[in-house]
Amino acid sequence: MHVILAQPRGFCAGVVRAIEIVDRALERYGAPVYVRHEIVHNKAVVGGLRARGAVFVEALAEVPPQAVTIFSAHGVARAVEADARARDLRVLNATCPLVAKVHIQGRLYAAAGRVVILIGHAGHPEVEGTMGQIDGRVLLVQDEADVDALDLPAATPVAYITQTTLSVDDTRAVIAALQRRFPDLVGPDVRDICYATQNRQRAVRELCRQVDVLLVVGAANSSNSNRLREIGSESGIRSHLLADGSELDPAWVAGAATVGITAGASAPEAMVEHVIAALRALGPVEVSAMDGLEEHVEFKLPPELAGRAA
Ligand code: 0CH
Ligand code: SF4
Repeated sequence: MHVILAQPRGFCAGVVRAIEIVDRALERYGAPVYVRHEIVHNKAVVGGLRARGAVFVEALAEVPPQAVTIFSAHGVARAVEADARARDLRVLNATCPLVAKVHIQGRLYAAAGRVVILIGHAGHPEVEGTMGQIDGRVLLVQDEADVDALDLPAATPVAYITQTTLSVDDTRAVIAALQRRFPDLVGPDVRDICYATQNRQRAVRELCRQVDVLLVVGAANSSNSNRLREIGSESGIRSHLLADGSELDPAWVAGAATVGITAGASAPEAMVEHVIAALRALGPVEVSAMDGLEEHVEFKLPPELAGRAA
């Protein structure tokens, strides 16, 4: 079996930063540090940090007063920030700067008197955070049917923003539907979909031209990982999402000469290696990586964590 690895794949700069924030907080302040929501959507990452003393909670009510508390990469609503202040928590914010940029953009549109439409997936923590960061009216649309169902006059001044981890192709279709309904529409085109999401989607589309089966390493609750698997399916390739090698079903790769592997932005490279090891248990495997973009994006840590402790 020939395995071809997508390039780029795996960790993005926002995930590296978020994990580093928990890591350094543990080092600097000692355990426990509290993390609201999974720091990124990956059980291996969360398990590793939990073993070192991070305590993952869904609600700030579970955090004792004054405790060090980290907000996940996906961002939080202003109400959560206010709740943290009311509880006197020491907050470190691991919201990805590219998610925070969307918050700012949405606020500016709202301040300019536009109805803000967020293109995203209902119930996802980034969507809840972004909607809760903008004063004024924010409407969520997931697809073209939601655009058709919007109860707004055509003359309404409208602006859209998007979740950072959407499918570029699906988003273009939703934006086109908005353009058809609202002549006074402004927005970022698909530029709110972050560089890492776009690069991984482009790479996987290319990879699908070379393989019989696609394996996407990532968590079931990871939006960006799910989008990669969908692109595989839309390309006509059998595509499966798996957290690690223990979830590999031998039937998925039976008869496949070439298997493509990519990883979501929250999936550690060790999980990719774990999947390759599971493939090797089925027979001989030769691994190569596709030619692709090298990413050099890095985000600064919050000032209180920059520089190592003495
Ligand atoms: O793809 P989602 O947003 O579900 O999140 P993840 O899998 O934790 O990946 C990191 C992205 C965080 C926010 O953009
Ligand atoms: Fe930031 Fe994009 Fe990574 Fe999300 S996927 S954490 S927006 S770089």
